[in-house]
Amino acid sequence: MPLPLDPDALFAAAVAGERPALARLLSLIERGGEPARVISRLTAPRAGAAYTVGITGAPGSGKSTLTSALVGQLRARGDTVAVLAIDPTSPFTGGAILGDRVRMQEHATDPGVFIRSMATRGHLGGLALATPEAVRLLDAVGHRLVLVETVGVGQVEVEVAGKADTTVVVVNPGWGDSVQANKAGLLEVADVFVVNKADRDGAEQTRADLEQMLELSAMTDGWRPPIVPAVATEGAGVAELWRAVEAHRGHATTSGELERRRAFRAGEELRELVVRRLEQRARELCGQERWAALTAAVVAGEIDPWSAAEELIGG
Ligand SMILES: Nc1nc2c(ncn2[C@@H]2O[C@H](COP(=O)(O)OP(=O)(O)OP(=O)(O)O)[C@@H](O)[C@H]2O)c(=O)[nH]1
Ligand SMILES: [Mg+2]
Repeated sequence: MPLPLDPDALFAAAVAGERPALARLLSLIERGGEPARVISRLTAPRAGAAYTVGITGAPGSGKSTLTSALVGQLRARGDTVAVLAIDPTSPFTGGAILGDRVRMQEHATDPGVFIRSMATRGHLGGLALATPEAVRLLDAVGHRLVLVETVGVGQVEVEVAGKADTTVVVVNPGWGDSVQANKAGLLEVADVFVVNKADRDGAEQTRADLEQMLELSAMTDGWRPPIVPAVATEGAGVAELWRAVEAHRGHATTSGELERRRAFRAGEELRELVVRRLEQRARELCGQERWAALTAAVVAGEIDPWSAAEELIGG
């Protein structure tokens, strides 16, 4: 049967379990625009039952290997799972080639696993808006567990990762001494730490460094992020990691933190959309040429940016 083209029919097919339809919907979300909006209208009323786990960390820290090992473990106990790997070929993270497809290959033919890499090049609002839309879609078609892998380099990526129900931050030995721009950001979003590549020197020191950093940071929700050592390539620490994720899930659920988080997330998504729409509207109202002329004037130092903004939208 050929794939339907309109989002409504595609969505119905995806709900019925047709993977090509689901993949096609994700492509539409990737691309953004009107179809993505239609999809959002379809998914919102049906979403809300999925639990999301974000997995983030520096490039090459072992996120995909860990994710694949987690998937293996979940499958062994009969759970189904969806994995969304946010593709670092997007302009937000640079141009690295992703090894995910290779790394997750072993699950590629398993009907209980849905894996998809996603780039967000065309999407107005990029990663920050496309990711929740994609997660909502997976949720709406019946996935109950969604793992989201993002590279924790840029601020947006870390924010996106931090918006999961449980966020796992992957570090490697030596993290404590490495100069890394987003250390504070990662520390802030982590619910669980993994010291992966614990087969290398310095794992214990990194754990101690992390403990110390956590000591200094405020515990806002009564949860102290556990630190799990792992060797993802050998599957070591993977069971402990999942136990830590479940412990956090339990805590977040009973303490009300999960509900607060989801409410905050919804508010942020709405705010983000409003800001984007307003900017778009402002550009339309001001006109491309006036906008360009005033930009040039600011560049030339003929006018200060505050006055230019006032001239554009009226003070
Ligand atoms: N020695 C060692 N190597 C590991 C371990 N885990 C992963 N690796 C290796 O590290 C490399 C990167 O692993 P990935 O799982 O692709 O890392 P990633 O964080 O997903 O990378 P990006 O998505 O490109 O940011 C691969 O060559 C893995 O085999 C580990 O525990 N020990
Ligand atoms: Mg990866």
